[in-house]
Amino acid sequence: MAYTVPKLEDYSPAALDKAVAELLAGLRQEAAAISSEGESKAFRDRWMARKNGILTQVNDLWLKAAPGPAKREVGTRVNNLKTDVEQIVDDAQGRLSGSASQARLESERIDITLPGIHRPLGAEHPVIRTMNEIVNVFRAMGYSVAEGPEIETDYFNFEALNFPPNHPARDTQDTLFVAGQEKKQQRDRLLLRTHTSPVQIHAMEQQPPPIRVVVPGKVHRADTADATHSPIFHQVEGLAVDTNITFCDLKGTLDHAMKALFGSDVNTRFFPSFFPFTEPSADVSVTCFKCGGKGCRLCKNSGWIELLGCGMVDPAVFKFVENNGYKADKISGFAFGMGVERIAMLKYGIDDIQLFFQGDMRFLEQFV
Ligand code: 2NL
Repeated sequence: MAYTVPKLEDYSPAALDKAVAELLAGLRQEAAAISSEGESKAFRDRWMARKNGILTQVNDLWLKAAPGPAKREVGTRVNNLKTDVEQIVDDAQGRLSGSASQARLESERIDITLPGIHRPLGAEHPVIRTMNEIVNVFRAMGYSVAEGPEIETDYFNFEALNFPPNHPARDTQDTLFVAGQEKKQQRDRLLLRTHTSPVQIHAMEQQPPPIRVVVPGKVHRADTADATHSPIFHQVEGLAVDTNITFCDLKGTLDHAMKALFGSDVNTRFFPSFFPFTEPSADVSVTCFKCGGKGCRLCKNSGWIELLGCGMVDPAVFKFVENNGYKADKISGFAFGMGVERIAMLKYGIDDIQLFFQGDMRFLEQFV
């Protein structure tokens, strides 16, 4: 029989104690029978709901109905009952969630003797590895490393590098422009950088001479993909500016760098070339590291492999940063730039640039 709150007729301490004892006995009996979350909630409501819960009934039927002289005796007992009932209801709920979490732990038990999931180690992509190798050769010579944004303005990508306004590289055939920039002045129009040179302009704006910096990074051209072209590729450019920097310093630096990258037995050759931002300019070749210069398929029987471009920084470039100490009559410098994929292809004997970007594990795993 479920407990119901009786009306009291006898308000003597003994009768009150007996009524309290009966209530608590009923409560304990119901508490012991709870076996689910839903039952537990109904149990709490039945005993403790403000509206018509058993404690509220006790308040109405025992305390409010008590005659004046008995109110004190009834009051203390009803107060104690409130604490006791709360305690027993809480305990019952705690016991229930305790056994629920016990059941959950049991069902989630882990067998630590199982072999586990094998996750293969990642490895540096061959392009990134080659880029880091190049950068480290120059770091060892005291160069710092700078990076910059891939979205640039026409000013930093072209104008400050002495490209004339109508230079063919600025054509949409060669450069990827951000759409909707027509209202802006040409120098403020946004584009995807076609080389990492703009980072060197930023570096010279931030740091007065002397400066030695290499700039690795991703660059973009409006090229159609084939075995030797990719619209996204990587470059390492470098810049050294100081008093009395000569073409001889340029030759010595790049000769050392090529020996460090391809082996100390390669030689370098500097061949006249043209870049808008250097004067004089040169293309640098190394003796074919496959045939040693005798002539083979790799070097197209010439004995030489063309690897990078370089030159003495054109005074017209220094004009754009002369406010930061780059006065062409006081200082001089050299700069160079190389394509990372081309160097990686030559180093590893890869004949298709697309292999770097296709994500084929059979190709990539060879570099782990
Ligand atoms: C190439 C040739 C080159 C530079 C890049 C440069 C940067 C500044 C000033 C002057 Cl801020 N020059 N960079 C100079 C000569 C050649 O790159 O064939 N790259 C793949």
